[in-house]
Amino acid sequence: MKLYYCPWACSLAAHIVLTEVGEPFDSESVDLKTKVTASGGDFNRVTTKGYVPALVLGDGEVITENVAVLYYLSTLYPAYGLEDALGRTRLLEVLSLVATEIHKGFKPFWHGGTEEEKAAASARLTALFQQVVSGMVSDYLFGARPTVADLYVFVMTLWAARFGVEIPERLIALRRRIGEREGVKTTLRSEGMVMPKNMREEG
Ligand SMILES: N[C@@H](CCC(=O)N[C@@H](CS)C(=O)NCC(=O)O)C(=O)O
Repeated sequence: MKLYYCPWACSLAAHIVLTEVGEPFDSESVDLKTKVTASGGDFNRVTTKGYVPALVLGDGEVITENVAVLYYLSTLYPAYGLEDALGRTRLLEVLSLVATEIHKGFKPFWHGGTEEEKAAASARLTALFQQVVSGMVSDYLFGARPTVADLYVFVMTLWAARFGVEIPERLIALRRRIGEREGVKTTLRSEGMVMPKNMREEG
């Protein structure tokens, strides 16, 4: 399996799962502006969509779209998923909320929005993060261990710290808890990510 990723991108969630699971996998970063991979390859030949994550399976199948990539990993590695039809549906429910509302809600911050657009986005994002918390069962979204949905939320909370978007206390705690996992630290290091100062100050 090979994961194409970019530091700070939503591909980080899948990268964490693959790192934590500990089975051999390949990874390569992509310059999202030029679509050139770290080894000089043309990323558009991996996927004409031109965005990460892209997960290439052993038989050459390519999975794109973070929801699909993460869902696939949760079926492969059940420790990151939920059992039974309702559980899997709940997982997809959160993954979809994050992908279509929260992830996209950060657009003004990543793509040069005006201050007004950023302020409106920030307020909406805080309300959406509150929605995530309202369904939270325990320390993690669905109980005592993080699923792929928690990891996607984790990435969004890193973006929130980076751009100064307020998030509920329970998600600050979730971010801290997930950030303390060895596999997560290893992944962040491997992507060369440095945490925003305001987050480091939270301890
Ligand atoms: N619909 C895609 C969007 C993924 C996406 O927006 N990826 C960003 C990084 S977080 C990216 O690669 N952007 C570069 C581009 O769109 O050209 C998904 O949900 O996976």
